[in-house]
Amino acid sequence: MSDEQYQQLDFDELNARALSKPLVDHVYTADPSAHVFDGKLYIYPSHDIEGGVPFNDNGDHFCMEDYHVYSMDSVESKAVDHGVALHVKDVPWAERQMWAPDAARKGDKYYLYFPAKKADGIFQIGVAVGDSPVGPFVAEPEAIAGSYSIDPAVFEDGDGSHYMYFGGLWGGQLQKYRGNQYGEASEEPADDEPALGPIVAKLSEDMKAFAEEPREIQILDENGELLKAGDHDRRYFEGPWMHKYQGKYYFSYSTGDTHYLCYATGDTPYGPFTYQGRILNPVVGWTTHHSICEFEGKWYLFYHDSSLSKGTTHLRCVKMAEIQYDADGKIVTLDPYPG
Ligand code: FUB
Repeated sequence: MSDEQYQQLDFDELNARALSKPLVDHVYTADPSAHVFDGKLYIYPSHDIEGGVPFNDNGDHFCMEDYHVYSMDSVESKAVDHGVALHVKDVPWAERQMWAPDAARKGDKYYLYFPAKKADGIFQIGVAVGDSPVGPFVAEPEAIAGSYSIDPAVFEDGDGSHYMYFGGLWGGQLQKYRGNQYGEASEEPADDEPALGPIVAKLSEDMKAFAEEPREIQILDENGELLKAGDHDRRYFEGPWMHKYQGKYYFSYSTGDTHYLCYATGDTPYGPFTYQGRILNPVVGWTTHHSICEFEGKWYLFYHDSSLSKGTTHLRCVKMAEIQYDADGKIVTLDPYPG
């Protein structure tokens, strides 16, 4: 649906049956990456603003400039806004479009990972370091060497290693890369060819660099074949996330133009991952982006929709809902507006 069609919806009726209310309603927020540090829940979202840029498939209307971090003492408590944690003007290499971030902790330091466009219009991923989970964060002078595209998600495995998952199609520029090299002429593969996969790289001990060449992740269908580029209901588009449940690696993501949050499971942080199903059906607004986090013994999905702005795609609000796994470890699909 277009923004105009979303705006025709009866939002009182929709909000009445929504799975969740917005966690933040004094500003627009999106792309929530949630983590628990020392028993407290922290949310690292994008901070949506109205920049007056018309909608296009390149996502130029997502013209965010800074990040705020939010914390919650319990699932019932209000999300506390800790103010500006990092602004694009304080990132030497970045010019614009501070898109979906993530955070990690190692030792007594906190690391904020974020994509932004450089002056040449190419996305890279940077890191900023702080002493507190809510910042402020000080950006490294350069983007992470060898990084590209958008949507970093950093996963800490049980052995203390950290892995960054990243990549997004269309405005996220992933289709321009093959073998980690940018090619102006590169585009998405034909429908009957294997889809482009998300990218993963282990992080260095200091959390500020890749410890290895980034590699493409394989997402397989039920027959062990790579998902095809034309399989828009299942192929990777953007918004990666990794969590571990009962010893299995759950790689989840957005299908972009079909608006599903899906997941695939595997036995290592590198995959391959086998497609399993949907986590969340489409929300109001074009984008869907999430994280999954265990808090106080329950598992939660953090996601967004555009209900707070009554259907404006680039003015979103973060939400959360409990997820359930069945006896086989399958995630039960959620409907954002049941009934
Ligand atoms: O928020 C800007 C972009 O929209 C994110 O990077 C994508 O994942 C989508 O949510």
